[in-house]
Amino acid sequence: MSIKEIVVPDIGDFDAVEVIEVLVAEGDTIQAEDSIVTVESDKASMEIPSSASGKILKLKVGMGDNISEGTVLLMLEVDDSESTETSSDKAPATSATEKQTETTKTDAPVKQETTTDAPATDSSSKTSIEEIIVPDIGDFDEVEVIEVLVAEGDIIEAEDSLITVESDKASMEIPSSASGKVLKLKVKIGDKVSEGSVLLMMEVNTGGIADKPAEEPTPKEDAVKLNVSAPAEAKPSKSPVNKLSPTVHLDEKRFSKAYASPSVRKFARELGVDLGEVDGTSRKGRINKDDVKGFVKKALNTKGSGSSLGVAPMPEIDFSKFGEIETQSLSKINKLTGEFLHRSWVTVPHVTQFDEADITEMEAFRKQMGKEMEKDGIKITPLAFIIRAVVTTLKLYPRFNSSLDSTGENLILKKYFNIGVAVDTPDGLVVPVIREVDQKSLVEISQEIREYAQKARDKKLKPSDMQGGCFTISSLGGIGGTKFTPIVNAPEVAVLGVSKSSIQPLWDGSEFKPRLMLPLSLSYDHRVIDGADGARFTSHLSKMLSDIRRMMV
Ligand code: CAO
Repeated sequence: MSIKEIVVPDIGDFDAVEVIEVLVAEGDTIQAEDSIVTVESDKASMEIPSSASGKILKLKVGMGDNISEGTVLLMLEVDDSESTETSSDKAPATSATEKQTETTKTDAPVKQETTTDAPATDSSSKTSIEEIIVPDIGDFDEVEVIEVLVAEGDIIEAEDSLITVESDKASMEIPSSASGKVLKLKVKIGDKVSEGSVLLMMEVNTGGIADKPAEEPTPKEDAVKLNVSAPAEAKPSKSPVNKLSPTVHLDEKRFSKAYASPSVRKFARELGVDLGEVDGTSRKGRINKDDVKGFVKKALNTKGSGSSLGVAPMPEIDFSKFGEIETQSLSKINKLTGEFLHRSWVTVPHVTQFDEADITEMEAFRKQMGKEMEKDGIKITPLAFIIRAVVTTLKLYPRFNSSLDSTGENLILKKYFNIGVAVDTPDGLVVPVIREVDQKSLVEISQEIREYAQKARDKKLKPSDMQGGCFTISSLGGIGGTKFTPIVNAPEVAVLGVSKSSIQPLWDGSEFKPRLMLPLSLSYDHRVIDGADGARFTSHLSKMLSDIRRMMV
């Protein structure tokens, strides 16, 4: 036995790169070429393999450390009498085809099979050497190789993935166009490839014996991932219920053993997803980005209180022990609204911007109009003016009239202006939508508010009356309050809260004047809207309401 320092080998351009994962623990027995850590530069991530087999005595690096070529990763107890070739207890079995074709040793210990119990090669077998190139990959051009999924000596089949490339928009795996043995790799992590780039040289069987290996070939992912011995199909189905825990620490050991590429691991870490809980749907149960996204979506849709956030559930308390109680079941609307608001609250990063509008003149005009229209049974409340002012402001700041698509990577800007209005009913909160508000007069908007509010309280709203909204207004002005923080009505990205107007002293530069001030609270999705735009939006809105002539411009 001897003790050996395992250092970072030559890793090309990677220098002082951050350790984002430690894939082994003290006490683990590892094989040469097993991955020890994953590092990440600003361009790519890669796993650093061990140069020897043995038992880990001491880890010398941790998450967040910066390492370069030569940095000591760990102290390894090495059995000098045992060669790398024979010490593998983790290596998947080598296929019969590999046994019959393997003549030279490769760097990868899992391929170093020297026994010759395989059937003899058919003498009529013919092979040719072919270049495997990048096929038509659409818009991907000069994209970076972030993973190499095969190693020299591997036997692969047509359509097996060879490399993963990543552009600024997406990543994709490039498949092989033929079956055969990888003789020489022509790309490495960090290289840029386009359609036609040569990926590898392959020995292709052109006749005689079948192309296909007699057994399932050893998984090629050994080149990028250490543990492939337990494919996902062998694992019991995993449920995301109670498992998504962005705030709870991950089970590092289980995470490290999950069968996924570095980029998927990084993605999962960003979302706080424990890969050990995710079922992989790629070849041999490999976990891809979509699997991680699907896991998150399922977890978010999971009913129940805090459980899906990884926080402790509410304890069950017998309140009757402390005094008289009455139990009332929540209405259907209460329950639906509750689920919906809860989802928005936990998935949308909210910011609320407060502002005020001087509506002294607007109110004088409204009251004057009110008197004139009273005889026709028409009533105009401040809300109609606010809706008009909001639409004018939305036109100037179109990001507020948008939604993120389901991937969260694209913004859908709406060219129509449908405004939802929160209505308080005895059964709970509902949000009917007033359509094409930009094409309606103040009187028409006022009439629709009243009709919808009545329908809502009479339980006569149809589902279609509550669909298609772009932006929601929650007006508590008729009730009271100085300010509140409304919850964004996702997938909309902003909601305006309106509180009760009141007379306030306003300094006009020479004296205080009594002015009617309207409190405004704008909550928005900070993924889509920056704080500066939030403030610009409410300032402009305030200006519109303070001088309603501006709405005509
Ligand atoms: N400041 C001062 N007074 C206001 C006001 C404001 N911001 N907004 C309305 N008012 C006045 C109205 O002018 C009216 O007074 P008059 O009868 O003297 O003219 C009175 O308050 C009642 O108005 P209203 O509430 O009936 O009408 P509206 O158009 O303002 O609102 C509706 C309609 C349906 C939005 C409202 O009735 C309602 O349901 N609001 C509650 C919304 C809610 O629950 N939001 C919370 C969601 S988050 O949990």
